[in-house]
Amino acid sequence: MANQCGIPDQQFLWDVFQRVDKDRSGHISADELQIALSNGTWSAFNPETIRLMIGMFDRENKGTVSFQDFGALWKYVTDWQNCFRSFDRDNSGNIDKDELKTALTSFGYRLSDHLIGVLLRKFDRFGRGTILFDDFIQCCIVLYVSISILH
Ligand SMILES: [Ca+2]
Ligand SMILES: [Ca+2]
Repeated sequence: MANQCGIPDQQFLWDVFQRVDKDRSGHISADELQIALSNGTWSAFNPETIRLMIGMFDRENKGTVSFQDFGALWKYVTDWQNCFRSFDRDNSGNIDKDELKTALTSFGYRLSDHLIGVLLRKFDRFGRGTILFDDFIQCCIVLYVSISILH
């Protein structure tokens, strides 16, 4: 398989894939992905975000991701991690209202302070006035999908 630009080495990916594919089915299920992502710094990864991400890379429509699509999924997750870190300017591990506003503005969204407050409350699962990594991804995907429908 040819190495695509920006996608890590196939041997590295294959090792990660095998670790994530706990039941050795050759496909990554939502549960397996959730366990893999929860092993990092984050506690239980938002299941709705997992479902959205699997859906984006599940070309066979089985609710799972094959090794062929895993490279793209992995890159997607690491891109989001970098993006999240760059917007978390105070390194608190979460995104507050000002940081969310900066992030959404840089994505090209012109939202009122009121709407940003609404989004923050909707995706703030723990009621702390901030958004965690997994909820941030969900917020951005939902926003992206809603705005694509409006256009
Ligand atoms: Ca599996
Ligand atoms: Ca922060």
